[in-house]
Amino acid sequence: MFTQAIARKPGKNFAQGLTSTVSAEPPQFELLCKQHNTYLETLKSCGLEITLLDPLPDYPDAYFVEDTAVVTPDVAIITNPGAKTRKGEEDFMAPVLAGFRKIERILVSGTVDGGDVLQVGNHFLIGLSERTNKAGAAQLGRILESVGHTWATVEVGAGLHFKSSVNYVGQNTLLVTADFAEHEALSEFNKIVLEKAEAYAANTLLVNEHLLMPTGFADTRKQLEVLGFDIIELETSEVRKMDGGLTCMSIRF
Ligand code: CIR
Repeated sequence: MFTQAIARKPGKNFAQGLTSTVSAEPPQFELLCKQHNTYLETLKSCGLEITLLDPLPDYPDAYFVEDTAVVTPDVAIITNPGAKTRKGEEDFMAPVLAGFRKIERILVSGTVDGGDVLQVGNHFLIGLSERTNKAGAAQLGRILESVGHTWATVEVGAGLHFKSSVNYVGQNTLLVTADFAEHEALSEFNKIVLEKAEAYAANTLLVNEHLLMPTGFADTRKQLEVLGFDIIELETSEVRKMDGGLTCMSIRF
């Protein structure tokens, strides 16, 4: 059971963050804040206590807190984010998590973004991406092993982060985009494979017995309903414009 979540308010300059998404409408701050608020209220309704941090003016992507740490029941591992403009965000997260867990750190030349790290029970899948390198994955893996977890790496050939394309939805089942449907490293799991047009719905977030998914993906919803979770749809239009989604905006533990 998760009981805590850490989040950070978006800053007014959030649209200066990194993005590869070309959107017809520019990202809107007021709307983002509204959607972020609803997201936090939803996490509360799922039983989580929220620690809400202030924006970091020098880091427009800092509200994507997930990338700055990996938290297990025993330890909080502060990452070394792989994007130049995001390096430093983690130093603001370390003192916050020190209030909850023993702290470990990913050290240079290792890089890890939390968006590449997917926990499935006692096992961690670590995506190797443009943000997470082999050295970082190996450091993270050693720390996870030291507290009794197992881990494996997965090549992320598509999408920004591993969790942009693959998430765990319980019952040994992964929700995956077509790019990951036949991935060797994921062969031991059952899979729900997303339609191409619904690939963004891969970033679905399991919080206790609730499944938070982005709005507007009816086919995916139907497939997820079979699993029997309480499904909550949330509007994510503005974070999507910044390559983000539901998992990115909090650290749950
Ligand atoms: C970035 O490119 O780093 C941000 N604009 C989006 C990060 C999304 N984070 C995540 O998927 N964990």
